[in-house]
Amino acid sequence: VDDAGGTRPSVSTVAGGGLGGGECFELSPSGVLKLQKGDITKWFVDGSTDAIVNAADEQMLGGGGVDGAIHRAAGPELLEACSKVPEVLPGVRCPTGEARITQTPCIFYCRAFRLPVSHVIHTVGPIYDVDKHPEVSLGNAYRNSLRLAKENNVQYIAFPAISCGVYGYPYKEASRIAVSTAKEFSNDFKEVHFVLFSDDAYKVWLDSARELL
Ligand code: AR6
Repeated sequence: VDDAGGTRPSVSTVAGGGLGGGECFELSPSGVLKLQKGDITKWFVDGSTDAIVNAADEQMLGGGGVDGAIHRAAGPELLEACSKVPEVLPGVRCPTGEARITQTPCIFYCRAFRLPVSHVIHTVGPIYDVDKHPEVSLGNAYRNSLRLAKENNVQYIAFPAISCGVYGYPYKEASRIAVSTAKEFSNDFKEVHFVLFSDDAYKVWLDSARELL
């Protein structure tokens, strides 16, 4: 347990430290896309500006799935930071397809809350059966997260399978959008990671990356 009350491991020399294994694909001479299986709350890159992306809802005050896992791991300070993000409409801090960033003051290793990363980016993917153009909204969720990360000098970023849980997006279609949107940012990050929670999701993402990269 570190000074911030978190469980940051002391040594990592590989991006995606905290998670084992994975497969890498070249995005550009300087950029890599990596797929890993596991829990995104354990993901970090030692000594770098890094971010994990949260699949939130528009209210941005926590929920189930990966959102719940990130809030539990981050501690109550994350909820406090989220509640300070201004509402753009009553009850809406982050409209579907947009992204917002949270971080804490740089006190302990510049880590965000009790997580081992420096930033948490929150985005809202589409509800597959409700959104009129889910492919556009999902592309925007990835794109706006990557834009915001770039603006904040993030060099390593990790995504979960946005919208693929309770929002019901099929893995195959979602993975193709995720990989091709990451490709639009080939030169902007050292590494873009996808951290997939299930064997199924990991396999489908792997197929899409092999096909598209
Ligand atoms: N690490 C990585 N991936 C995870 C983790 C984890 N710890 N936990 C779950 N997943 P979901 P959505 C995977 O439902 O579909 C929330 O309540 C999970 O297996 O978390 O975008 C929000 O507040 C799935 O593949 O997000 C919203 O209301 C993927 O993460 C709503 O759910 C996304 O599943 C958002 O729904």
